[in-house]
Amino acid sequence: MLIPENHPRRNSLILREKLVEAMRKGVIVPEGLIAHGRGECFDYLLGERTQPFAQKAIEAAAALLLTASRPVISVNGNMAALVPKEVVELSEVSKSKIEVNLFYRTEDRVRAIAEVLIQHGAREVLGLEKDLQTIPELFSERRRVSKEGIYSADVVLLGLEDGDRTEALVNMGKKVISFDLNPLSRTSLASTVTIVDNITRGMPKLVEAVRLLKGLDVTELKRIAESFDNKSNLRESLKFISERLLSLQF
Ligand code: PTJ
Repeated sequence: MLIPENHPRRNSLILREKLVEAMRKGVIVPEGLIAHGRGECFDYLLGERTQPFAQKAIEAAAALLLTASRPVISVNGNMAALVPKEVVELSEVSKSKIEVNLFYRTEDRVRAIAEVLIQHGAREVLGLEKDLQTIPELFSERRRVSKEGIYSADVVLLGLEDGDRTEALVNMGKKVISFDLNPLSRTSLASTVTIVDNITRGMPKLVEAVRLLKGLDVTELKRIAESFDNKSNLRESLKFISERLLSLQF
């Protein structure tokens, strides 16, 4: 579809086209379009900008990735459609592994997503192995994870996730960094660091933050990661939305 250059919602329409195209290629599922729509609604409320509380979470996430021993980026269909380049960049700057992990898992989809990531420069993509491990207490297809990846990770970064798996990963003792536009979701509440921002804006900023913080010593990085209070940051995002709605002038 031709989207006029001056259309006021051009960016949003382009993202939708990207997702529909990814669905046609078997990368995302129709449910992924619905999940995106829920995200768009929260993005409206947030003013479609990376707000200061999100920037603070991005810095904490960068510090957490840089101090992790076995960081892993967990990729689903929506992430592969929206930010494949940034996933690969982040894995390189933060020395994180990449693993495909899907709620609506089929072997064809895992392969299609791995292919997208490889086309964007990924050297290794986990999640395709025959001998996957199982996350205890999880019943969805997301329970199947790589032994070398999510199963043995200490820090897992994910986006557009369902709450069950985030809670299960935290119960396994892992630290979780999530991108979620909905500050009230179970993923947002359970994560160690929730970045309440659109993943398309937040991922490039996270790559940049890792590059900037790389020069700091470990003590300083640990201080940044440990001083971050996720619940208080989520409260800031809700306060921002409430105040913004009350002050809007038409
Ligand atoms: O690819 P699969 O098979 O693993 O399936 C992926 C989906 C997204 C379908 C699955 O994980 C799902 O159903 O997710 P939920 O439970 O709908 O959660 C998605 C969350 O991501 C919601 O809280 C949305 O508000 C949020 N969200 C949607 N779009 C974005 C977003 N957060 C950040 N950036 C976005 N662009």
